[in-house]
Amino acid sequence: MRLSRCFLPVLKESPTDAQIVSHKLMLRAGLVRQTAAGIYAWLPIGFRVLQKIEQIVREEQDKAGAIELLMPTLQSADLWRQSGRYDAYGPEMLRIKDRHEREMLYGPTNEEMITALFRDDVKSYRDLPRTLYHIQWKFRDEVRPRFGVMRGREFLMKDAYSFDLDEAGARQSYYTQMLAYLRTFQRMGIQAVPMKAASGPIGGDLSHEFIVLAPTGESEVFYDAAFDEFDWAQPGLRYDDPAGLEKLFQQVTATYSATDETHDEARWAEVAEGRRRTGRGIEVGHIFYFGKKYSESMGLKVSGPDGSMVTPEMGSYGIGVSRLVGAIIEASHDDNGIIWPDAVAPWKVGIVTMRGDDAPSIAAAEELYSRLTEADVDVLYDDRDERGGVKLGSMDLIGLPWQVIIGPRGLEKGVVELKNRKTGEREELSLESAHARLTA
Ligand code: 5CA
Repeated sequence: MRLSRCFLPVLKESPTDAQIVSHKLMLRAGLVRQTAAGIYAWLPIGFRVLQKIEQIVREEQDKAGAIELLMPTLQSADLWRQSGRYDAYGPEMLRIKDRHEREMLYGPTNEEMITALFRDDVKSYRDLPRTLYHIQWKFRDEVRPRFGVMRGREFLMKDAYSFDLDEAGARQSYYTQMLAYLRTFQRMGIQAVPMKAASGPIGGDLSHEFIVLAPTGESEVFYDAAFDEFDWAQPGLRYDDPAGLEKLFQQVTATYSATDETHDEARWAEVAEGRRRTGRGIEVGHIFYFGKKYSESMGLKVSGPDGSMVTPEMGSYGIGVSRLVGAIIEASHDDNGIIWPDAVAPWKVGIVTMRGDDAPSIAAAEELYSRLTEADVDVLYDDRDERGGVKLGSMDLIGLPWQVIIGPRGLEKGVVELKNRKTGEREELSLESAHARLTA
């Protein structure tokens, strides 16, 4: 991508209407623009990050055996009357009437819809277990939308729903999603600690939140330092190993972690003093087991192996896809701007010419740009007619993992500069070696 042809409005000044660093940086680096309270347009660079996050979530859900589908954003009120939640949900639900005066709503979540879809087409225990998911926009009319995409009114969520024949099966589905979550966040370059959660309006007794530690987080958190050494990827564990999954779950729940809502002073006192960690955190995921809450109220039944009718056990599993963009920035930035983890970076490398009027610099940049593009490396080329210092500032702000800086003095010696955004390390090397390093 050539910066001169992109839509990448970078702000020089720090916006005064943003309170937390990720929101400020998302506005300054041109990731999003607010179009109404708590509603955001995703500009090209923000949209690229959103799509990378979404793709990681999708791949890890698929590996865990969940099946993707897509449900609509608009739902009928009648559907929600079946579970009794239409009245219970309160003012957070955006209620709409169509031209025929039919009551509709913009979905804040999809338990009702998925239960109805399953109920209308699944008749036998042979079709269980199943975990279905979609990645779709939600709307919650939050009283105080704030911190940008972190607490928006419209936001992108991955929500998965599991259906099992009995509680033992439902627990396996829960453990499976727990492992998928650990791997998902690990791949994004962040650590999200699973913490015992209160289950809230969704109901159920088994529930964990996944929390990224950040000083600006909305909840207060308490955890055992053992999580700092935790093996998030669990490379040896397979999804078809029920005993292994259960063991992982036991390990996670035996290691203390809680938010202010579930904090237990008695158990906290049992954690060795030197291992007690406290702080604040951002909830990027939330998983629930809620048994027959929706299947019972909505009349979902399948015929069991012995011919009797069975009401399936369910769980739901959410990830805040758009919130993650903010959460990753909270966890990974410095005074100069964003530092994208490789896996979610909008581009892998940025090319900067220090002098926009120097023909050899432009020729070298053009050559590297086209060769990297041909090699399918995601590259952003700042070909604007701006001062070198301004371009370097923008590159740091945007936070791509690598920068190639090209200037007349270096070219005289036959070298360009390769800078690592995270460590700040700079290395002089030939254009050829820079190309080799970035395509390795
Ligand atoms: N149906 C369940 C699970 S599928 C559910 O809705 N869970 S939730 O309410 O916890 O939401 C799931 C995730 O969406 C949260 O963990 C959070 O990361 C994200 N989320 C919730 N509300 C917002 C919001 N207002 N803005 C941005 N992200 C949000």
